[in-house]
Amino acid sequence: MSSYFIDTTLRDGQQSPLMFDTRKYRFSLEDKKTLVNALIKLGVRHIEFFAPVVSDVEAQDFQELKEYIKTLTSDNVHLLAHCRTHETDISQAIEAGFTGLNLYIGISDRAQKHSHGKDRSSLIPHIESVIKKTREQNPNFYLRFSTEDSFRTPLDDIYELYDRISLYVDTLGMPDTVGIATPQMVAERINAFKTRYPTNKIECHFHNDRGYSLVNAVAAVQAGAEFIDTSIWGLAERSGITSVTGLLLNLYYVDKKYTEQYRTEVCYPLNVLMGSILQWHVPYTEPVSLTNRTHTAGVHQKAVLNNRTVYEAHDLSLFGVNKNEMLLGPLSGWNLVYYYLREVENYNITAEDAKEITKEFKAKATEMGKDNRPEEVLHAVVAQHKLDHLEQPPEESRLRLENLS
Ligand code: HCA
Repeated sequence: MSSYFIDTTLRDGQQSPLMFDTRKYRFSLEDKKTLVNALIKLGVRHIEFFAPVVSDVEAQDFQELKEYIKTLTSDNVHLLAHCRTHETDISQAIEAGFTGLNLYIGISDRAQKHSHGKDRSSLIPHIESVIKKTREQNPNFYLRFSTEDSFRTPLDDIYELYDRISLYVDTLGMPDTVGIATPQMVAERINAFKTRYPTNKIECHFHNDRGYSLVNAVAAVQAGAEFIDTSIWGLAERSGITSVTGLLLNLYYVDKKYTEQYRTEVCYPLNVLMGSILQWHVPYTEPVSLTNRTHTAGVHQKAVLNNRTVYEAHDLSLFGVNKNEMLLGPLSGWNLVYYYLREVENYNITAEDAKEITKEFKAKATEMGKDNRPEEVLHAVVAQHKLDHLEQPPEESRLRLENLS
């Protein structure tokens, strides 16, 4: 059984602090179209949006996107509204043309005291009655319900509620709202839910406060969760959630069957697309990134020049990364200097010259910085050596693919 990604870049992604750091604040309609187009190309068929109540502009954008998505694929794309368990929010979302509702509310003590202010005795019957009514009025509509902060909510409290609503919803959610779950907790909870609610599907949403959002998502898929919430770069509140491309890469290595419905080669272009929208580098923590094809230490550079698999375990070209980088700097050794001067700059240089130049170059390590890049330092050293250029560049340099600049 495969799991589906519910991409929430346009909902939780817009809640990311990076929207503020980059002074973007929100994606424009054009940004959203570009992102949705790329997600559809990747193979995503479940997309979460804000419920219309969140703002007029989000509600209007959804109307445009709903029509736009029809032009991208004839497949059934599930358009899910992230919606409070409130009757008016629900009826507005259904009227707006969503195909499903991702309903939520917290039932923990903290949520009762400090969030919505309702206590358990009134909250549980309220949720049950709203969901039951929604189901009765919309018998075929996709409904999901999640208790926020479910990993800090005692399991018995969740059971008390889910026992009352499981018949009315398709999917029961298990969000790790504050990022406290571990893979073992995830597997235990999914097993428990699967035993108790055998006809419901399970959706997981993992925040990355401990850096576990990716590993928890892998554990959830392995334990049989049907839906995992993801976003591009893992953008979401605080340090985010599971990155869609990071999860694809990891699932590919767990078992290719999990990734069959996705076009993995779209991963890197998708990450770069977000970079161009936010005007920000693809985060260096992204598994599918050029950073994971960049080498800086002399020992690494030498080995990679001989055979890249020494320091590159995964074939990222399957995920759209089709170049790698060697960064010239104070840690580079003579192998890279030799390679760079001979094959990029086409100097007529021997290995012995390269060793001497490297010694002088490394002695100037403290001079390298923003205003004096390593290439400039190296050129100054080379200038002292009065080297000729090769008349005919070596064959290898004409075939070279690496980006050495
Ligand atoms: C939020 C909280 C949420 C909801 C997840 C869900 C969370 O931003 O409103 O609906 O499954 O992490 O609990 O993102």
